[in-house]
Parts: sequence; structure tokens; C-alpha cells
Amino acid sequence: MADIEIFSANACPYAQRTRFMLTEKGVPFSLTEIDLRNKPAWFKDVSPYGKVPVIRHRGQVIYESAIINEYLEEVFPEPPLMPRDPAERAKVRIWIDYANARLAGPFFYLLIEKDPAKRAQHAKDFIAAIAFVEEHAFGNGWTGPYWLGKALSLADLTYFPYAERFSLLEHYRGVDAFAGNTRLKRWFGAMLERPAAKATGNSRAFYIEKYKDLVAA
Ligand SMILES: N[C@@H](CCC(=O)N[C@@H](CS)C(=O)NCC(=O)O)C(=O)O
Repeated sequence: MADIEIFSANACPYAQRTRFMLTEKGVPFSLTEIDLRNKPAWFKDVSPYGKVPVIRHRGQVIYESAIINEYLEEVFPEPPLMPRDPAERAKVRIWIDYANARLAGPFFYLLIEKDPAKRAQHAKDFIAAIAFVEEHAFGNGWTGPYWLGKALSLADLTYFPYAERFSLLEHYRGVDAFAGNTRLKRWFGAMLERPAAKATGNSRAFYIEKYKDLVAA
């Protein structure tokens, strides 16, 4: 049995971050797919928040995707997915925090909000949140192809799952996250080439079907 167990759900962007990380590191893992609409009774004994992803390693349970990925970086330092320079490391953490605190909300609320006026506000917030990324992550001096430049980092793994699901906004809400954001689009193109993107990703049709009950009519 592999050293690392992951409890995951195929459609979950947070679980995809961790699967992406393990794949990039070349760490074998055994995966248990959790049906989030019908969680097995034992899952509450594994996952304190009742959420995926959770990993079990050396008898310890670790949860929260951003923390899991920092843990994995410490335990499996090669290939490095955090820069050596402390200021660059801080930058990665700032962008991970931005994804969780500022981007995830407008993205999900735009999908699930029923009230048209509130939905329009979430669309504005989402577009503004993406414009901030285009200007500040990929601003002057950004050479690509990855978030910080030449080397892949935890910032890339954090954003890729959302970027893959932007097609949901286009399909259900007519919002194209890439419109006018050419550098974001270029970054996404580079990410799609990673073998881990292919190994952990899903088709547009998969997400459209998976999220259809969640999306407000
Ligand atoms: N902050 C958590 C979020 C994880 C999360 O929200 N997972 C969702 C699926 S995408 C979940 O397990 N939901 C089940 C539930 O809340 O009952 C992380 O980064 O790991």
C-alpha cells in the first residue's frame, strides 16, 4: 500500500490541488473517492471538517488543501515547488491566500446565487478579482510561463483547478474569465501542458454535468 492515502472528490478544486501536488512530486498515493452527497458514516472519523481533501500519512491526518500542500513540500522536497528566496515564498503564500480569500467566494457565489441582482454583483466582483490577478500576478516584468516565472510553484497548483472550472462560468453565466486577460490565458495554456494537469483534470463536459445541480437556475 502507498505511504500516503488521500480522501478526494473528482470534482473538488481543493482536492485537485493535492492530487496535482502528489503527481508533480511523483509520490505514489492510494485514493479513496468520497461521494460528497452521500458521505460514508466513517468519513467523519477521518475528516474533522467533513470535507475533502484529507491525507493520512505516517498515522497523522492532515487537512485543508493549502496546509496539506505545504506539508507535502516539507516531507517531499524534490522537485521543489516553493522558491528558495523568502520574499518569493511569501509571494506564493500571498497568492494562495488571495485564491482562498478573494477569488473562491465570487466564483462560487456567482454559480449558486439565485437572486439576479446579487448574481450581477458577484459577476462584477469575480471580474474585478481576475483583473487584479492579470495586473498584479502577471503584470510588468512577468515572463512566464508559470505564476512566478520559469519554475512551477504551489501558486500554480492552487489556481489551476479554478481555471479549469472557469468554463462553468462561461457555460452557465456567460462570463468569460479569460476575455481581455491574455496573460492569464497564456499561463493556463502552459499549465494544461503539465502531465499532472492531464492526470488530475477533467473535461468541460464533465464539470458542466457535475455542477449542474449546484448551479442556481
Ligand atoms: N478550505 C478547504 C475547502 C475544502 C472544501 O470545501 N471541500 C468541499 C468540496 S470542494 C467539501 O468537501 N465539501 C463537503 C462538505 O462541506 O460537506 C480546503 O482548502 O481544503
